[in-house]
Amino acid sequence: MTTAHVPTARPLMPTHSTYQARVADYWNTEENPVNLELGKIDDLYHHHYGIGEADRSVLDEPDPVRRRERLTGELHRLEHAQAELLASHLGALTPGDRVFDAGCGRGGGSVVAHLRHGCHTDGATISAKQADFANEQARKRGIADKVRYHHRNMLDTGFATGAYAASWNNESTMYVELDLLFAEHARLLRRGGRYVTITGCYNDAYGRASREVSLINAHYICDIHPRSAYFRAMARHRLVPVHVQDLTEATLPYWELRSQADHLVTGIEETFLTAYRNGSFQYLLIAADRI
Ligand code: GPP
Ligand code: MG
Repeated sequence: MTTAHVPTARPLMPTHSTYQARVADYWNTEENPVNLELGKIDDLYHHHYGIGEADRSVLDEPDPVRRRERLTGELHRLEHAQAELLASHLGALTPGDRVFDAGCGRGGGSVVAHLRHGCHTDGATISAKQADFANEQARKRGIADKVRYHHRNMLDTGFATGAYAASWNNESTMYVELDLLFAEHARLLRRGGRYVTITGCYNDAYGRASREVSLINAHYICDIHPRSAYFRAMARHRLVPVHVQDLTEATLPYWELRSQADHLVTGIEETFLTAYRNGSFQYLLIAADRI
């Protein structure tokens, strides 16, 4: 007997587990001023931290309203610098290329990559609210034909195999199993494509996860991986590191400034500072080639 092959659309489920549904709930209700007030400045909404020297003179501003504005602006500048650093590692992209933003949040990183490289971007988030927000931003900016956000799971995007010249996770790897994540990146990337992550990881040389790392996990409902896990999992999925950069020193000024911003703090600032200073936690960039 022969049966005709009838292709059926595979249902794509944005969340795969109760855990992922709880994480989606977090992002569907999240409205931290530290994200929204910074994003409002130039409509680039980031969900990651900052890097680089901070202009601490903003703290000496005598006018309280102006002080808040300058602090907000300075933190945004440092977050933007982080997004630009990541985008600068995506390789030589052309406007015809397509890139994938895994765990895209409110969409800032994809816009930064598009503005820098002219490329098409696909972002995936398990938060319907974030995807809607990000698509609306792209529409307002007039780039919705090239910058798209999808309410999908980054572990099972349904996007086309081998269609991507580059892909990244900007502080979103701690929500997923790395083997599942890198399998999907390896599937989506063409051979010779570039994968980049900036992430917080715990330091194997310190030992196991410190109290501060555990507090960060509880704060965001995530599960921070050890540094070693990244390289093991990448090696299993044809992702070969080409550049590794410890950004721990570079992110300290951001956290020092953020801890002084009474109008923006979320309560996790001192924990990050302690975790970085006691050596248990690292802020790391890894760029890898898909071979
Ligand atoms: C920042 O998002 C990143 C995360 C929540 C993932 C956890 C990251 C680690 C490095 C552990 P955000 O910008 O929404 O956070 P916040 O509201 O604190 O600024
Ligand atoms: Mg933030």
